[in-house]
Amino acid sequence: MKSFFITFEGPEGSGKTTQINFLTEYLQEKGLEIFQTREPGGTLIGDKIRKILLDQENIEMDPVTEIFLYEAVRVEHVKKKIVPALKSNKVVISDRYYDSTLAYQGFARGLPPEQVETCNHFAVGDVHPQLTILLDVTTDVSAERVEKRGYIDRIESEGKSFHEKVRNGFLKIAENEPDRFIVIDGTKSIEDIREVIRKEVTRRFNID
Ligand code: T5A
Repeated sequence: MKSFFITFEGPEGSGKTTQINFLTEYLQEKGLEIFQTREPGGTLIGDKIRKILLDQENIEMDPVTEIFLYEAVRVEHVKKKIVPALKSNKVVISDRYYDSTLAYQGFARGLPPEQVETCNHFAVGDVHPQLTILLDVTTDVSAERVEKRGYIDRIESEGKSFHEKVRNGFLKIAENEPDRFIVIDGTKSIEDIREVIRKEVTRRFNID
């Protein structure tokens, strides 16, 4: 059995959930066992903290409080879900992981990137994804898709310049780690993106 760890990253509404569902289905058809998960969330405690993080009422949250809450979710997630899944030969696919912290709390919120990376490292130890798929969409496309959904959470309610910084932050992170990342134009059709992801995952992990 194969075990590997894939993360999906990107701005709000970039299509991560849509593509994760397709990839899960495809890999299951190939006989692989999948653990599909997301951040913030993925555990009992993580889901409770998620509510605090995304609640519009908590608009005054300090950025340092924010990063520690995201990292607290991650510690629970890594120790209780991701590591056990990898140990039992599952493919782990996570909707967001530590690159989101660097993009949102680092590049956009303005916390020093070295400190964000220290926090990320403290939370995950040596549990790193082998492949990260970045779905890149412009701030306008992202806002349009979120608006259609009909509700807006605390982070989504940040202004356009915040979301521009998130997008540029992701692109910079990907540029710095070209072996781990593939960057896909998230405004292409759902089917085209699905095919690119299938091909890349099949090639990288030698799936028959
Ligand atoms: N966050 C997270 C931090 O600040 N720091 C951190 O460390 C972490 C881990 C999480 C929030 O927390 C922040 C980032 C986020 O603000 P969330 O609710 O989990 O919040 O939000 P998202 O991860 O952004 O999830 P979304 O559900 O908003 O977006 P998805 O999953 O990327 O997009 P998806 O697949 O649901 O698609 C959105 C819509 O677009 C359509 C879909 O049909 C759907 O309607 N769509 C397309 N339309 C046209 N063309 C395509 N190619 C399309 N693909 C999808």
